[in-house]
Amino acid sequence: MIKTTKALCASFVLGLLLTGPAQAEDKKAEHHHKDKAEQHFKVIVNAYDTTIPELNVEGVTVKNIRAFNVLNEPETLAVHKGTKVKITIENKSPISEGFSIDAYDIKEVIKAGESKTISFVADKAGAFTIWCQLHPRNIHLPGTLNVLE
Ligand SMILES: [Cu+2]
Repeated sequence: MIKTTKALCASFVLGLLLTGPAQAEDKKAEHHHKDKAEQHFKVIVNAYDTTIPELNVEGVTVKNIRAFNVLNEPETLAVHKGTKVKITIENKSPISEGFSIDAYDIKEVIKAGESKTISFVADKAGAFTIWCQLHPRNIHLPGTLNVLE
């Protein structure tokens, strides 16, 4: 679990590095893909009972608390730039969960037991963290949206 999280963090940092210079589009190469490609994913947000060794919330540190961890499954979604992406998010956590992808201005809230479908065109290349904006980041394993050139 810890190794996975580190790998995801590394890809997030890489994503940040890539977003700056990756703005210039190769319009000729991408053009014929843009209207056709469409991909539909299903992401399940699930909660697992776990022990968190240390949690810092607004400056207060709490140790060894029982809590739950929240995971996006699958953790990684990969598409080519220009793809129309449709994501159905199913929340199996016992509480409302957030679903955010900052670079695409996505910030959704899905109530416990409910589903929501979002769609957007993946027009920015890079690795983007999928995270929950409602809860402290360290009780979640983030997901990643990889948009390949
Ligand atoms: Cu959450």
